[in-house]
Amino acid sequence: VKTVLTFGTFDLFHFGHLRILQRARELGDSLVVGVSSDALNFSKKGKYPIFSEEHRLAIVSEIKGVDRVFVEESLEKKREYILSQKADLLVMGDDWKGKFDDLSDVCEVVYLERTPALSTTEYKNIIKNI
Ligand code: C2G
Repeated sequence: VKTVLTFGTFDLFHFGHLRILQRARELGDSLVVGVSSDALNFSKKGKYPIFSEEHRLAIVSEIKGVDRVFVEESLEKKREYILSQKADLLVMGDDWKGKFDDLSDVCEVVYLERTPALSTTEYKNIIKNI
């Protein structure tokens, strides 16, 4: 059984999020998703996601093909998570290209192309201007 692991905030869950989860799942037999905590987002961006960690986890866990979710507490804990989740493959969006190549000693690392022209930030701007 090949276990795929991916990470993300998945705030205002949209089509780009769905597509990366679908494509990640196709690369293995089981998909585990680390959903960034509210605190991690605050420390990274100085603001909290619109949807709470609890709601984001609940949404991602119900997406077809997602077998398991957990809270990602720190960007620096990827190696730990790969080992504890027994992941064979780490999938990241290509905005992180090259950033996690040092983990290839514990699992395969693949970067998938982001779906063009879709972003939570852009949707927030559209909503702001309605
Ligand atoms: N994504 C995508 N296409 C888009 C938008 C997002 O493929 N148009 C992907 C991202 O590349 C990422 C996932 O959807 O793999 C979740 O996106 P974000 O919530 O923006 O994730 P991010 O905040 O970058 O993750 O360890 C990483 C952290 O969890 C942060």
